Amino acid sequence: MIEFSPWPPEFADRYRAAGYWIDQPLTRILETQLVVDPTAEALICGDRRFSYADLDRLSRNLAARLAQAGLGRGDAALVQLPNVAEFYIVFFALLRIGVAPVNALFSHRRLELSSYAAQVAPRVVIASRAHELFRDDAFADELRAGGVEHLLFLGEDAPAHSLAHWLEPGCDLPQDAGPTPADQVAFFQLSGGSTGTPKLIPRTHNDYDYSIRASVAICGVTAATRFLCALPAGHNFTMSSPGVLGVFHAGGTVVMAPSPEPLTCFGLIAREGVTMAPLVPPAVALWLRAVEDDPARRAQLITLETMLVGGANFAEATARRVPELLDCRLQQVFGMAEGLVNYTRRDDPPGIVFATQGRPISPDDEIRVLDGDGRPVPDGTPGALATRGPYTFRGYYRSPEHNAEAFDSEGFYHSGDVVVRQNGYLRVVGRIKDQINRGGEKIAAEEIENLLLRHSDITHAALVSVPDAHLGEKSCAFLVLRHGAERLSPPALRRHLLDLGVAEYKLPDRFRFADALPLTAVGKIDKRSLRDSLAAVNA
Ligand code: OOB
Repeated sequence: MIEFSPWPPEFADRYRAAGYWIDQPLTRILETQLVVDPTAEALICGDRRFSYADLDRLSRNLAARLAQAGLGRGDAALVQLPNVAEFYIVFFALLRIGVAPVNALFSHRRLELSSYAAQVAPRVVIASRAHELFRDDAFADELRAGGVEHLLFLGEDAPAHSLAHWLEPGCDLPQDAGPTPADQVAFFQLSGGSTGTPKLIPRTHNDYDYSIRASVAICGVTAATRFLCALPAGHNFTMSSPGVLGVFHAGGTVVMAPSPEPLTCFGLIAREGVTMAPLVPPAVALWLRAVEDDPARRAQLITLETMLVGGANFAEATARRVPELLDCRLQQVFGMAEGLVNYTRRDDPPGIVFATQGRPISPDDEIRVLDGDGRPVPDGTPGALATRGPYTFRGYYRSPEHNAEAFDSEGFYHSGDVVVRQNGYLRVVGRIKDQINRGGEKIAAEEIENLLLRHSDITHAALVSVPDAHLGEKSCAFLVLRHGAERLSPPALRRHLLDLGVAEYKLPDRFRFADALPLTAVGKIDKRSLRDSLAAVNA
């Protein structure tokens, strides 16, 4: 079984007694619909339409073949698929036989995938030939040399490695195959991170299933919901807040979109009668602009009832324009792959919906807002968020040192966000973790700094955020060069990072050179003063 930090028994008992943990595997989501209405439309992807029976059959076919290949409980998989139906078919297939997937983002490259592979030692990798890394077999061979036994590809011709072929009926699911116990790891979420290596978050069936069921109730998801999946399919927001899994739980329909680009999405909304769409703030801005540019486009959005917005700071002024221009309800979502999710409620007054990021899902989500010494601050005062609860994890995968920093002695996870609490509602007002939130995409400063320092001409590096009108934040790298080194051009610096295999969204947007980096009283790089120096230049 995959190791993880369990909840202490007294907490587990309490979460079961309260009905949060129901000791069922996540695969029960599909099984329920098979009983309720197997013919209902579950998933639309381009011209392809899948009923719940189709999802069940295809995921069973793949599960059976993987089981026959010797995979089962306790194994891990590395999956990198774009927003296609196969993402969820593969997810359920793996869970059916107890294999825990890591769902890498499609924008991840060699560095991220290698790091995940090194951490979980996957026996199977499922990816797409359309991804740059898998156009030829060089990286696949590297993965094989590292112990990966099976590689399956979307868009592959050779049957042995073709995902399409593995989805065809072949053999029966062995009697003894099945999901991991519900109190064990079902899959891994990805941490946005603030450290040198991307961290993994083990999620159990019990904790994740609760967050899904509760989110469905809070967001009013029903069998009539038609949900647009335009953000990356594996992100926690897209999966479970209330997400694709929430829609499957309620028996609704998911419409896959390749990206949140407004004109494509508007077309899909009109064609498929989409009622609910989750978006990050920069995508909302694009949708608003598209309607402003051509008000006739509003006609395409008449079925849209609810827009969920989260992942990054959302300006109140923009929030107010959502119902005005798009004629739909807004729900703000402040969540994290580690667990805790907050929503504004459907019946909250406008002042709450537009100006806060909501309140926790569960009455048993414990929230502390703390000052610099770890003491609770009064309501209305900004402080660091710490939380524990029935679906907030208790430790990153195999990261004892980082866990010692991220958790306190009572098991509260310190998220690195600065929030203000008022009447139970939270507003996100800042951040203490060393991360850049680039329109919802998270960049761990330390990871990029370490990669920059691998350049022989760079002696010091610091990555900080710069305010950006569209993305909220962009990144700027401050560099000190070796004495006598020639100044490096931004393209050369980006090339250096790309050659190391990092995802493009993590590339610094700007570079600044300095003779030395300012230090704080305790000798750490003074990032605040670096950010201030940029603000002064921009002013
Ligand atoms: C979501 O999850 P992650 O893991 O990519 O990022 C979590 C972090 C939070 O700690 C916070 O710093 C930021 O993203 N964040 C927000 C926010 N929602 C997330 N900051 C300001 N306002 C918001 N509404 O981003 C995520 C997971 C589930 C649901 C929604 C978002």
